[in-house]
Amino acid sequence: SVLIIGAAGQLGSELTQELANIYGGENVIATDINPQALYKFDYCKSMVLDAMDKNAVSKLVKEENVKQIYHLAAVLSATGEKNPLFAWQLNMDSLLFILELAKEEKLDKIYWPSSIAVFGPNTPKVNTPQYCVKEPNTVYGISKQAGERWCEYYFQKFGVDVRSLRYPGLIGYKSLPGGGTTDYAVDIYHKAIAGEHFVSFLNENTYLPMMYMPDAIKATIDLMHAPKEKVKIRSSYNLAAISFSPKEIYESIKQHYPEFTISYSPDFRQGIADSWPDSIDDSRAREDWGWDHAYDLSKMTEDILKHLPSYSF
Ligand code: VAH
Repeated sequence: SVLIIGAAGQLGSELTQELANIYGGENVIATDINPQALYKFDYCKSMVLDAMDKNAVSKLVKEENVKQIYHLAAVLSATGEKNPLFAWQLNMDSLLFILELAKEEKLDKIYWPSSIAVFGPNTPKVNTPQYCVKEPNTVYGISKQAGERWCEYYFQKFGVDVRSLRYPGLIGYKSLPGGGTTDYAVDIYHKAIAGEHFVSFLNENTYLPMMYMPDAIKATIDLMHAPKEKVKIRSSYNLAAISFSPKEIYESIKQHYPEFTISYSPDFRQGIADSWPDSIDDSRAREDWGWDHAYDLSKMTEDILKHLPSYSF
């Protein structure tokens, strides 16, 4: 079976569906700490699971003959700054345990998401390279950078086939805005279709690397299905699609909703966004396993505005 930990999160909500399409719902186990969120997994197995409960995770892996784990549970950047030690514990301890379990149980493959949050204020901001200075100054970024080191370590020392992507801000319409610094770009669509004014918590010209969720799902599946020898980077691959600012995404929506209005009122998340790159060089992902994105800003906006109004959460 394929186990997804943190399946009810922004990425998990959509990745779980794709994994069920590929492996069959009877072979996919969607788990999350929040029992209320499991209703949406009517197409596969689902159960409550706390990523920090080592005995429960270990028991489930053995009982359900789990061969792959997608470990998605984490505290995101903005929320992490409000609970630093909990964010470190959840993001780090749970990953370490999953890597150890994969080694002990000889699991086939592990997936673990990293993020552009591993880059910090003194990282080159434009076309950020795969290898560069990384001094993240958020707990989330620190945990992702440390997590990448552990993934590479378990691959090199113990042969654990763990694979990872440094996601940019992920934008999708199938989950509500979460504790991410990039989640303004999810919320803006909800405000537009509700006919409400949008207050951006980032300044109008704050460029951030972003990606429409279908591209992120495609990249994840492509990476996980790539032949082992093509996955040459075992820390985490840079991954990119589009970069835009609040002003630009607003303009793309205004094409469809001419009355839509925006104002800018930066908060603590501006500091987090300023510590991250404007754009990412993902040429290694494109060279090693054929990555290519499909959605630009206008195509993403068109697709979201087509589906969001009738989407039931
Ligand atoms: C966050 N959406 O904002 C996540 C992501 C690059 C951003 O890691 O924390």
